[in-house]
Amino acid sequence: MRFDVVTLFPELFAPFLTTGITRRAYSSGAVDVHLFNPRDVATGNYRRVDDRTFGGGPGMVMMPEPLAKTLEVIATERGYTAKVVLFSPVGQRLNHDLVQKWANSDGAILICGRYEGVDQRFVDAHVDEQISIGDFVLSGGELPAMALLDAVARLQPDILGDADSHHFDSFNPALDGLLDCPHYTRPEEWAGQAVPEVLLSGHHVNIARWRREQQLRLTSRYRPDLILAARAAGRLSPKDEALLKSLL
Ligand code: 9WO
Repeated sequence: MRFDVVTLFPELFAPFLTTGITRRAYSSGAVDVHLFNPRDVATGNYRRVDDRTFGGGPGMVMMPEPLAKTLEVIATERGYTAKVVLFSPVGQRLNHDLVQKWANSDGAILICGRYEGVDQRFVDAHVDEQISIGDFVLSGGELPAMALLDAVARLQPDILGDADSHHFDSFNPALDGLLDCPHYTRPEEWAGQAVPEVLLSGHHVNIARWRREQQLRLTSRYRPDLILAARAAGRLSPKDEALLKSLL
């Protein structure tokens, strides 16, 4: 799939695209990321991409024309259409289902706003979807764009060291939409705290049962909404329900 990212700060993406377990997803082209700076198509001596806000008030707004011209460049390069996504708190909240949807797509064009925002006429004319990563304001859409790319990249086959390890992550359907269990590594005792005995036992049935119990406990305590969703989707066994009842 191909993601075209429209950003005034393409250099922010370079270290991110070349580091960590997702690097292979990008370098192999499984998630092919192309960066475009609207300043490159802006005109005039100063190649302006922002201007004062009509109606007055502080701050600058991204001009529509350099963004629209950038979309034209992308359309020519890409040769096939793609949804245009803008990152803003207005949008639909990003979650695993939405990440999965984009991971199964041909990609998208990701618009990263800066300043006070993007001229609304560009949004009305060209933006198909808005995506939010939470109810807070950032200084630009780049971090949300990277969040989406990262979540999509790690769903690519054979990207994680253990090819299957994302099947055990929180919010993966294999976890039935519950939070992940706690993890421990060496040493067996650290700062006066021991690793739970069962994990050292080598008894895989008991370990699996303990982990499921931990998932249910954690989720019930911190994200009861996810318990309700898992129940509604029929993802809780009678054993799960018995354990949850014992927690009350
Ligand atoms: C911000 C905004 C706030 C309320 C209503 C509409 C809005 N649109 C934007 C917007 O397009 N902001 C641009 C990107 C320019 C200013 C910095 N930007 C931004 C994106 N700040 N915070 C986000 C963001 C994106 C996704 N999830 C959380 C925050």
